[in-house]
Amino acid sequence: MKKKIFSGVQPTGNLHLGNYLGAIKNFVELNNDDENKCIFCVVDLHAITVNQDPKELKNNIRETVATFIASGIDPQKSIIFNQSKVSAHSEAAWILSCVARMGWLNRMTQFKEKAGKDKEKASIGLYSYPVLMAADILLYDTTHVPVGDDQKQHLELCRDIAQKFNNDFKTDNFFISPEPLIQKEFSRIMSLKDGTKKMSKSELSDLSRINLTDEKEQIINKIKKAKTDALPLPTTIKELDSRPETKNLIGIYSSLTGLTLEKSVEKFAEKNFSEFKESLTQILIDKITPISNEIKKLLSEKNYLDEILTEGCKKAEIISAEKIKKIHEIVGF
Ligand code: AQP
Repeated sequence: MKKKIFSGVQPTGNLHLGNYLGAIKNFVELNNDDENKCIFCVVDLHAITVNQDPKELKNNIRETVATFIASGIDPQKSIIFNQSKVSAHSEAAWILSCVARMGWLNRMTQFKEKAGKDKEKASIGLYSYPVLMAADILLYDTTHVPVGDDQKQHLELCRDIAQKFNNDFKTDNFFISPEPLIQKEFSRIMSLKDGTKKMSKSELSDLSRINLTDEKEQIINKIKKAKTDALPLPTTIKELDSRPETKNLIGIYSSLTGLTLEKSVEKFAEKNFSEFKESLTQILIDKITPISNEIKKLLSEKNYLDEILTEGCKKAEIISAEKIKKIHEIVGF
């Protein structure tokens, strides 16, 4: 079956190994299959749910496109565009926010995590973010959404919104309920400083993540300083459950090498961390530095990156405008 793929990445800077292994690597594989129709969106409307410096945002939009291409996405075989330039996204988000229920949004754990203790001061956009995400996906009749494990709950909400719209307006299958595509074995990469926290762009310490723009020396330093525990490496997967930092590092190793978690554990059983970290550093250098070098090269070709976005926006505009027109008819505008 032909898959219609849609996924987004926020241009909030510091794209990292978690974004790569959780999402972008999967984008590349899906994009390589000629059967699939792929749309990759730089979700700048999502980015402004928290404060952004306008100049940095502009650069980060280009850097996200550069990261897509440097990672192996072919702009000829996919639509790459930025969300703010295709007005159907904001429009559909409003209409769908009249379909989504407060109770559903109140259950979203990402809002609770990102808003922290002071929910009163969080933006309304941060709260309604999953509705905009549903609009992004549903506008393109998406069948599959490659995302990291942290987005699973938002995808379920998207399916609920699609179903409720179809039921409320008695329009069977007008919105297609998309399937999440989440990496099976190791779908959530954790911070290098705390194995219980997600690796994230907004974490203050740069040592907590491997950025996709990191150079060899930075990777060496970060893995050297990555938190471990006092024991040698485990002999069974079961032991990893009580050792979050070790689990994370072995998981990263297995995602990068393609070895199963079991085989990776077997390979380093009872070895000390210095030996394992050496292998992990090497594989990271091999995988990440070519991407990092290519991102830097592409960033000096601003016109090329802007052209990709302009072309992508034109194509996304055509598809989404048609869907919005139908939504207007259904809703009664
Ligand atoms: N740590 C992670 N492990 C696996 N997948 C991850 N993703 C993000 N972090 C991890 C996946 O990357 C895609 C793009 O994410 P995003 O840029 O849209 O936003 P995010 O999930 O909010 O990313 P961050 O790094 O956590 O940003 P901040 O710190 O700004 O909140 C998504 O598919 C996501 O699942």
